[in-house]
Amino acid sequence: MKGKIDHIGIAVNSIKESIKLYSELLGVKPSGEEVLEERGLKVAFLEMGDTRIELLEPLNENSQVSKFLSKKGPGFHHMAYEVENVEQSIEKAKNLGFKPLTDEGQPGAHNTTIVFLHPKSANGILTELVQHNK
Ligand code: CMX
Repeated sequence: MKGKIDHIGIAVNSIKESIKLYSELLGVKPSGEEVLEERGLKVAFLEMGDTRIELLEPLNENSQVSKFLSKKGPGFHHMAYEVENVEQSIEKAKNLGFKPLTDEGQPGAHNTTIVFLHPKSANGILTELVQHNK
């Protein structure tokens, strides 16, 4: 679907601690945790109406999220939008002057192909484009 927000990423020190806001206060249970070893990350998704929240906890100090947490502390990390074809979106983004962080789509959580656009090129927000693979 065009223009759909796929998820909102929030950096946290501990998924176990931060998930209380959703599970205990709001009554929303996580729909699954996934460890992404190659990115040094543990993630948990929460279904909030049509939008999902992704909690990001670093597994080690080399993770990009570790650097983010040490500079800014826990908080809003990225916006992710669904696209139909990530490779086409990368070309289009480059032509429009955005800065994709990779030249090709990368494997994302839950059978997706993703690319990030540098926040300095995208309204100050780290922007993820997500293609759901069939
Ligand atoms: N949102 C907004 N701005 C951000 C940001 C973010 N998430 N992360 C960094 N920045 C800003 C910094 O504030 C800094 O701005 P100033 O120069 O004005 O201080 C600038 O970008 C550079 O920041 P940095 O800490 O020096 O970080 P790097 O340049 O080393 O890396 C980035 C920044 C975006 C290229 C890197 O974080 C990256 O590659 N991110 C994409 C991958 C990622 O974050 N993966 C983790 C979780 C996502 C997932 O896999 O689901």
